[in-house]
Amino acid sequence: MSNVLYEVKGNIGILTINRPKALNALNSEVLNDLDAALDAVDVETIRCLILTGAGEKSFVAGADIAEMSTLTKAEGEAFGKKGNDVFRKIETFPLPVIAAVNGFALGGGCEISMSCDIRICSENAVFGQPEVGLGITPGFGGTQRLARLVSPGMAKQLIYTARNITAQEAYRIGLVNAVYPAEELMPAAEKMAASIAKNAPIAVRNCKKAINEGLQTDIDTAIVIEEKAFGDCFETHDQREGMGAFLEKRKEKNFINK
Ligand code: DAK
Repeated sequence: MSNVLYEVKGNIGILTINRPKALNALNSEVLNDLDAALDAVDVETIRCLILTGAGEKSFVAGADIAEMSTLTKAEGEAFGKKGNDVFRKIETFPLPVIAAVNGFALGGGCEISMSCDIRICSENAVFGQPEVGLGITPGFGGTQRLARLVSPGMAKQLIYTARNITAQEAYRIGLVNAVYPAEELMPAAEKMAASIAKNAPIAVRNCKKAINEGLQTDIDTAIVIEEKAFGDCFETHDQREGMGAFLEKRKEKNFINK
């Protein structure tokens, strides 16, 4: 799985897309390796994932244009499905995923970052959906997730013009939560991951599910989704532990994901 590196630091997992010669562009092999790497994550012990790109220049410079250039309609659709399946796996993964965007996040790169729960980036990051300039539409969820994350008007402007934006502009439109000097990006990602990892895993997982599923439906249905997520936390060890620690005025909490 050399196209995707996986490192465990305590209870945090770091996935690095590792194809720096092609600026970490996503070809079928990278997508397969990413799929396998996600399957290999120990979701019992890991509490948060970070997704980043190898090298200092690029997070992911898009889907692999060389691989896509000769695809037939059917192959194009199959390639789109492969990417979409992996991206949905990230989006519905039973752990929070932070995208640490360390450079170009174009096309499929911007799209994979949007399938993560949270995006932070380095000052040299560049975001964009250049697909219409290549004669295609965004194919890994860009038309859907960008419009949900920023305003539909801004998403349409970015997609129709194929214009790249800087880290600061991505911050201004709410595409990323924070911008850091390059050398501070991974420490900041790990710090954020650690502050998620210290909380009750079942509760965090249920929040992710409730937010994601609730955003796809009307408010009445969404509230029922939240009620279920809330109720589901009761009778767990970690709910007893979290509330017990408060009542006993105890700072240390022993959450065990049960
Ligand atoms: N694909 C393949 N190779 C890429 C690549 C990409 N997306 N991006 C960069 N590379 C390769 C370059 O070809 C070059 O390889 P060599 O020539 O050295 O062999 C190497 O990475 C270094 O790139 P540059 O020499 O170009 O580096 P620069 O610093 O000069 O420029 C750049 C960096 C990021 C501005 C430039 O490389 C660039 O514009 N790259 C393309 C960015 C882009 O357009 N990305 C969007 C791709 S389209 C769908 C499924 C998915 C999608 C759509 C439909 N369905 C099937 C429905 C998604 C589409 C996309 O993501």
